[in-house]
Amino acid sequence: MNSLERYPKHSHDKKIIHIDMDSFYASVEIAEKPHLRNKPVAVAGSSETRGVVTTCNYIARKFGVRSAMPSLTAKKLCPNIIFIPVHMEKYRKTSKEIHKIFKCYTKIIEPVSLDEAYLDVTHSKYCGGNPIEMASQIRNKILHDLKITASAGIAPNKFLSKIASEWNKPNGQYCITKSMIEKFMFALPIRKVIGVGEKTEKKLNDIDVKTCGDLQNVSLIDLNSKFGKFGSTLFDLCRGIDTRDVESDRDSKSLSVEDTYAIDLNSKQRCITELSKIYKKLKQRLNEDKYIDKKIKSCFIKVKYNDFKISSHQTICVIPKIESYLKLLDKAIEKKSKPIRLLGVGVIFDNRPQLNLNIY
Ligand code: TTP
Ligand code: MG
Repeated sequence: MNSLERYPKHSHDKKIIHIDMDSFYASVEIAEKPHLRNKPVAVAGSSETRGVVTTCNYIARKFGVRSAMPSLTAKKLCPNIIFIPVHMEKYRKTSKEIHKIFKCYTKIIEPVSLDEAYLDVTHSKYCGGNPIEMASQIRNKILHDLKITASAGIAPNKFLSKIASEWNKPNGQYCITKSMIEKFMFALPIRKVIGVGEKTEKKLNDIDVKTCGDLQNVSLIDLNSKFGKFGSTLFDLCRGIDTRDVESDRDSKSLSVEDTYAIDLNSKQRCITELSKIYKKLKQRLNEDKYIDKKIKSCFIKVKYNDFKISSHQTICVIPKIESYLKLLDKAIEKKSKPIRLLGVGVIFDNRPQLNLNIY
């Protein structure tokens, strides 16, 4: 049986567009200050606090400047670089405007971050149903209205659309059609596969697997024994198979709010203060129309320590109370007493259809 026949229709018959803005924070800043357009620009925390580059434009990237790099290193690599402080509110506002444009084409939009989203346009009638044309219009409209560029990937599933949006970045788009998948996957380096980081790549290199084509020769049994549950995912992804749906807010599985701190949280009291603030934000979001009717089944916290290691803790709950989050915070602090750079709080929804007992 041909690998694609294992998943009739579902994995390969959608029209998905993945949009990712180019050098997002930097582009938003430059749109406001056009005289910076041809100069190397980075958006960074100030050096008295963290002094880390969040992102930089493509001119600065030519000098080797990258996200998460200390500003001092960026300055050494690119002495003429212009640093702009982070203005989160501005980026949130721009993101909302971008989503207004998306909504003209489909209701099925899954935001991934402020600058990235999946759109399912399978049933959209715009542009004669042509997703390449839709992506092109969306990018043109973003450029026209907001003076920033976006890249897009068009493909029959989420995984491939995400790879495609990186293909012609910045300010470009790429389409992977159903008939291209087999050849495209064959040559694709395994590092491009979602979930394959340094460790998995090394494990695969050790068994001479460098491309998805090589990976297709490894049996499902071998992958499962080497990678556990992730083995089956790898088996599918290296063949370009991804059955995940684009989940709009309404059918999202979870909702969370998080904050990255300019100065690491290094006392329990500071953690409690910050936790209370993001808890308030979470409650506000839960009151939005799209979430108000959703049933909650558990709550969780996410902690990123100053060594960038992430841990999360979860507990069953129907009503997310601050007390539950404080207990989870205790657990996190008990487990590891390192300074914290990011805190997040969230809920997991119970999306099972509700029984209608009112039968008369
Ligand atoms: P990305 O989409 O990863 O990066 P980008 O939009 O700046 O550049 P491109 O997509 O063209 O490669 O992230 C979106 C924004 O998220 C980015 O503009 C700034 C922020 N960000 C951080 O704050 N820290 C990080 O380490 C990264 C990677 C991004
Ligand atoms: Mg981006």
